[in-house]
Amino acid sequence: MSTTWHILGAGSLGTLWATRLARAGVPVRLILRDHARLASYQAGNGLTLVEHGIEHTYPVIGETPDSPEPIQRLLVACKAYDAQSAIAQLQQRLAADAELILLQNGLGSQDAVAAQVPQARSIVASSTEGAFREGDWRVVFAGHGYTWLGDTGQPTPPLWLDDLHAAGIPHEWSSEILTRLWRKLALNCAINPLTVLYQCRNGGLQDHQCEVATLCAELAELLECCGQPAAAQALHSEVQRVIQATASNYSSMYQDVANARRTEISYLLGYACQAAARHQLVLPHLQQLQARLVGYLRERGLASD
Ligand code: NAD
Ligand code: KPL
Repeated sequence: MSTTWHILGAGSLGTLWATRLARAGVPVRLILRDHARLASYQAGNGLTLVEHGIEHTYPVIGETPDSPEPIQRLLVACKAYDAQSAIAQLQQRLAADAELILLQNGLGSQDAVAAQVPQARSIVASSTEGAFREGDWRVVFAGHGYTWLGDTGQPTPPLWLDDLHAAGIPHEWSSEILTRLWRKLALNCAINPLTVLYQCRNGGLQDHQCEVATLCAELAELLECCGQPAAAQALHSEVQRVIQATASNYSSMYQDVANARRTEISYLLGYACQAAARHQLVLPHLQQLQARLVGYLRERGLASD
C-alpha cells in the first residue's frame, strides 16, 4: 500500500491534485479547516473535478487538523499567506521524516515553512496548471500545464513521483527549481499588478509596452543581483510572449481583487522589493509599482499585505 497523501486545502489546486490522485487509486485524505467545514463536506458526495465539461466526483476522505493519525506526506495547497499558520496546526502530527510539497506561488512562504519544520523534507513546486472553484467542493480544470518540483537541499528525486505519473499529473523533477520560482515571480510582478491598476486583461498591457519593458529591465537587474542570472535571461521577450498567449485572460491577482480576496502581493512584488532593499539596489519603477498597488488595495478596503 503506498503512503497516504494528506492534502491541506480543498481549494482549486488542492482539489485538482486530490481528485487526480484518488482517480489513480492513490490513498488521499483531505484536511479541512474545522469541524464545520468537515460537516459541510461530508453532507455531499466528495470532491468534483470538471474537465473538458465532463464532471466526476471522488469520495475522498475528509478530516480536521486535530485528527490523531500521523502525517508522512503533506501537500500544502493553501495560499502563501496561510501556509505558516496551517503548518503550525499540523506540527504535532508530522512524522519525524515527513515530506512536505509546497505549491505556493511567489517566494518567501517556502523558506518560512521549511524553517518552521526543519525535521521535514520540504519540496517546492512551481506550476503552470490552472484551476478555479465553481462552488464548494467543485473545481474546474481550466488550464493544462506542468508542475516542476525540486528540493534545494537534496537533489535526489523522491520515489513518489511515480504516484504523480500514475495520476496523470504532468511533472518534472528540477535541479533548478529556485530559478523557476524566481522566473515565475518576475513574470507575475511584470504582469499582474499592472492588470489590477489598469483594470484590464493580460492583453490590455499591449497598450502599456514602455512600462512593461522598464519593469522587466529592473526585474532582470534584481534577478542578476540575487544570483539568478538564468531567470533574468530574455525576461522581457518571455513577458511579451505570455501577455500575447494569455491576452484574453484576467491575471490571478486581477481575479483576487475583483472578488475582494486577499492577494499574494507580499510573496510577489513585496518579496521582490524586499530583496532589492537587502541588496541596496534602487529600482524606482518596481518600488513605485508596489506603492501604487498597496494604495489601490487600501482605497478599496482590501488587505495590502
Ligand atoms: P484557493 O484559495 O482556491 O485554495 C486554498 C484553500 O486552502 C482554501 O480552500 C482555504 O480554505 C484552504 N486553507 C487555508 N488555510 C487552511 C487551513 N489552515 N486548514 C485547511 N485549509 C486551509 O487557492 P489556490 O488557487 O488553490 O492556490 C493555492 C496556491 O497555489 C497559491 O499560492 C496559488 O498562487 C498557487 N497556484 C494556484 C493556481 C490555480 O490555478 N489556482 C495555479 C498555480 C499556482
Ligand atoms: O501566472 C499568471 C497569473 O495570472 O498569475 C500569468 C498568466 C503568467 C500572468 O502573470
